[in-house]
Amino acid sequence: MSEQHDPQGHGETPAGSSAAHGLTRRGFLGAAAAVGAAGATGVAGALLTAQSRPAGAATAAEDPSLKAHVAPGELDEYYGFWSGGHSGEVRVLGIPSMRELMRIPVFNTCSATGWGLTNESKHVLGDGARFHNGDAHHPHVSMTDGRYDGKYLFINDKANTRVARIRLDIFKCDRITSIPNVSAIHGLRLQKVPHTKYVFANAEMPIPQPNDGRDLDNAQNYWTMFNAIDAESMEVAWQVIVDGNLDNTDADYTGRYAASTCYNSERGVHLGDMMRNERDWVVVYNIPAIEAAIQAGKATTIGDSKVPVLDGRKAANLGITVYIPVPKNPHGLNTSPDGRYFIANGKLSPTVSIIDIGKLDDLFAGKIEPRKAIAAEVELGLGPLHTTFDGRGNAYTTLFLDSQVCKWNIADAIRAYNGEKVDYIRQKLDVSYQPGHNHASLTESREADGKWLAVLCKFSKDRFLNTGPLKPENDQLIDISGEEMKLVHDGPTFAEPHDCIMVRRDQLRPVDVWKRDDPFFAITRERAKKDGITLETDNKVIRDGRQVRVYMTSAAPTYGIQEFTVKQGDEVTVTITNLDTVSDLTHGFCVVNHGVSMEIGPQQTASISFVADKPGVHWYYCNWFCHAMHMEMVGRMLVEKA
Ligand code: RUQ
Ligand code: CUA
Ligand code: CA
Repeated sequence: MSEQHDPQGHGETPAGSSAAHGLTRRGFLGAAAAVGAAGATGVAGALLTAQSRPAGAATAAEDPSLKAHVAPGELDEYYGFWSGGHSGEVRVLGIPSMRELMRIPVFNTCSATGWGLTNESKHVLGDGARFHNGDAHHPHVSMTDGRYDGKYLFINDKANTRVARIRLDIFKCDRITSIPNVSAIHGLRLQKVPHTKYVFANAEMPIPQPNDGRDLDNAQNYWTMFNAIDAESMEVAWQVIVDGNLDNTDADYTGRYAASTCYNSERGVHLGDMMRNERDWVVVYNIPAIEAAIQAGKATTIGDSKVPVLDGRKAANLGITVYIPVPKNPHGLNTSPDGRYFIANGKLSPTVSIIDIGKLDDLFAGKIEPRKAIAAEVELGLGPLHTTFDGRGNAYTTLFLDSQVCKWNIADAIRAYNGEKVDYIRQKLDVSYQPGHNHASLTESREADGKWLAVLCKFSKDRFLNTGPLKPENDQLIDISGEEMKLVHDGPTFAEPHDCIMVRRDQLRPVDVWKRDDPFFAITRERAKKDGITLETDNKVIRDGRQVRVYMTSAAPTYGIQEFTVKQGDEVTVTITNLDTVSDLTHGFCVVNHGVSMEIGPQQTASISFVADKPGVHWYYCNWFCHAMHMEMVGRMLVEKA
């Protein structure tokens, strides 16, 4: 166990190496601050640093983890958006500290914010509000001209076949779309150029079309589709039926092509069937050809859905797809930031297949055979799953079975494939343990800057204090700014950060306080208008048969209404407008014994509905700490017996 992982280092430091470690960090930072304060006395300061270092203490050169240290009160360089996997949420981390900054509930229910409980969040969830689970895999930030524009983050839900959008000005999910005609949205990527017009989403599991009870046991009549969702309207723009199934996807830097891996070309329904073929394939989509085919009226619809569906299977020969055979059950699909290659990761094959995007025009024109688009197919190690890039011509591929990250050079790999004697592998670094995705800073954009690499490990085993049979997973942070990869941080995580994306902090522009006309609570504003209510000033109870609508304001530390009376069985909707304008002044609203809880941020309006089914006195209180008198921020709901 290395020094920085000594759990004693976090407690008292009575003696021995853990005490030395405690001194190390403090001593190092103290000396650095002294140098800064002394200004011109740089050399003397450096001398002082060296001399005042306790025996056994490390410098950043000796202990790379110091590079990832962000002192208390200092801000991180990057936002990291971590998918929450089957927890259904998205987590926001600061990079390089790996400190968790925020959680954004999306496909889950959140007791703290009221996501899934409030009327505004139920409106976003739509027909998906009936689900209380999700499986969020692939978070991606919208782009303009191949650079993150900081507007939206999109993420898929494999569990319930949905795609969600998060607004990055307020860090809230504002749209969720259920994708029709398909089952289990897995791979998700965005059009990069000229801007994110489409969200590309792979449906993984083949099903009968329509899936209405026909062909239950006839797997040769199951199909799946590649889906494009309009990023602004969040409507499904079109779907393309493909051969085989679909796993991961990415788009190019011309805006014309996207590609997906397929691991089940066999269209098997059992594991053994899915591994029968020596090769599966990468499907490439020609986006302008798809749009032209829809214009030309070649699309149909399925069942009740209005979405135009094109047939992209080989036999249909519409010229909208090509199928490039690659070795057995490929998984990740990643576009190099120079725009030249799609890289398909072999999974069951120890190879990656490098597809030359420059050859795709000829391929679609029928001038070359599909395999001629392969620039190289080289071995890296066992279980290659995902590849990421540093913008300096190197790629980093996770090797699941070897528990390693392999750093390799793309140009050298192509030379080696063409018979030259060059070693394209730069380094293999052990990671802990069994990595799935990895992701380098800004890697999906033209601005890939090769500073940090997050490796999302599926198992932590012995890396942390034992938490019983269910262990955390382990997100490791690696410094890739130099020639050599250096592990700088272990970050335990709860189920299951599946993938992540890092965005430079200046690429986002989050607000501090809600705007009163924010569309996030437009439905509530509309309802208030119909009730003749001015949300910013009124504290009123509207009685409408069995429906009672309570409108109140909040200003620390009081609610505008501290007592209201309803009848047992009334359907109560409480709408609160937070009048506080100060940054970081969020109120809450929780009704005891009613399962009612929500957040109301500064200048936000939020509402929640419930049935007052128990006669008696029911207190409500503010559950987000807001004031010295926060405990006293309460009121009573008096429920008269029916
Ligand atoms: S897939 S571990 Cu859901 Cu991103 Cu590869
Ligand atoms: Cu208002 Cu706590
Ligand atoms: Ca297969």
